[in-house]
Amino acid sequence: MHRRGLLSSLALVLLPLQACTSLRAGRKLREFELVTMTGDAQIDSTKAPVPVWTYGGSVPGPQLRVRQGDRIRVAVSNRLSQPTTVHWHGLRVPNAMDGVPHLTQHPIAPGGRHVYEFDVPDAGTYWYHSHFQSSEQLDRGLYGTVIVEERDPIPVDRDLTWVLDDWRITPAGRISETFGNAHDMAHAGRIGNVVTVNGSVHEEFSVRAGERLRMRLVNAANARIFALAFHGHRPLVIAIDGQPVEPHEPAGGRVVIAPGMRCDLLLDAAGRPGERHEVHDLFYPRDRYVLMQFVYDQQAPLPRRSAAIVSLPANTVPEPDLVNAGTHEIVFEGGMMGTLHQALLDGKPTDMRGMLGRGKAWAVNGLVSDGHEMKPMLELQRGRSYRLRMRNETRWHHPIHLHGHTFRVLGRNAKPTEHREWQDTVLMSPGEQVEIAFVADNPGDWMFHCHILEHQDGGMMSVLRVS
Ligand SMILES: [Cu+2]
Repeated sequence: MHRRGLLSSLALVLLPLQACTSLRAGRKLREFELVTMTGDAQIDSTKAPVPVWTYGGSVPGPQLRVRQGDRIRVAVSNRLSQPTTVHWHGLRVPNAMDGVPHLTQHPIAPGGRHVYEFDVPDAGTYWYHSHFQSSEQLDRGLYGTVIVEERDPIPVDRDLTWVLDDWRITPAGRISETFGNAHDMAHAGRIGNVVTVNGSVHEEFSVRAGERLRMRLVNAANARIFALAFHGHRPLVIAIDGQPVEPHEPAGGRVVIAPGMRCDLLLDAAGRPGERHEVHDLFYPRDRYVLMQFVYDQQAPLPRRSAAIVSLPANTVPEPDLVNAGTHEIVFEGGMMGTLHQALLDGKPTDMRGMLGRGKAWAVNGLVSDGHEMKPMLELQRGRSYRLRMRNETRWHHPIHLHGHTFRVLGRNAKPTEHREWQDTVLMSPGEQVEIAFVADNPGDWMFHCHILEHQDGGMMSVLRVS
């Protein structure tokens, strides 16, 4: 694991062309241009730049910052040699804007252009990424963030974003081309050997004593899960997946964030000028490392802010009616060391050997997605509430992502969750049972899949139809 390197700047940072027009009632139309293109990223400042794929020349792509209630219009031009699409992860957009190839739109061909336009109902931390051949396109760098500011933001000294990612870099200093290999697909996914924050290996993060930070963490990795411990600090979780949560210290002092997820922290810089405090990633017991060092500068401490922490205002997500909710059981099976013997692939019972021969290893309710045929696994009535009782019957972690909706996480292993978090991506540990609930209020065919992108490729994907 490379941890060397100083704060390095990306050579090419093209700001998105941005325009703003007033709509009715103070709402604004925010216009952006995103261009997919190849580029070079200075991932490690001590090494040569790495060829990557980007939005606008940088990894991450430009941060799109809008205000809650605005309307967003993003024109995407594709200058890559592959088709692409853009998915607006966590934003409750109309189905046609969801960016899933063949399900909600035609892929944007090389040289092509596509305009996405939708209202932004919820404040919070979101991200955009390719949904075409995701395991390769995200890994090469096709992602960026969308920050939707509250109408009345909470007062902080700095509002910053850390996009976490990892890369599999060869000894020759290039991205390993081992995309889609069977080992990654059937095990923990493509876990890289270089971890970056905002596209480069950082060793130091400069802070001033006494300042209050809002840290927006985004996990853009294909497969790596993070469990961050901020030594010398007591961060509070104030939002998960963009959605406000009752401010609380993370369980066990670790901020666990799986691929696709976001976490907003409120962190008071409690150290003294000149001190250093490490941020450790403890998720994989045999691969612990220092992600970052908080380095306190020599400035006099800022006056302490009030200890009273204000919760973020609630978003507009409808509350599910648990009494009258429909209930579905969903079982995830497969992977190495599992108990899945056969599942339906192309409508035919197929054993694990046959599945592996087709690049598949996972099933959702006994069905293996071939990635093309996307018939709905469940048909949900528009406006009705649903509980999904999900069981992870595999030996692996899976962050399960539902498009177009935000759900409450009601329980884990039959115990109610403490915060009934709103999420769009929920991490299930091996053997874990998780119950979620939501109002199926957004019509269309929605992807429901594991956000470990190699698992998604390997069949852990399905479609929920709301009509
Ligand atoms: Cu998975």
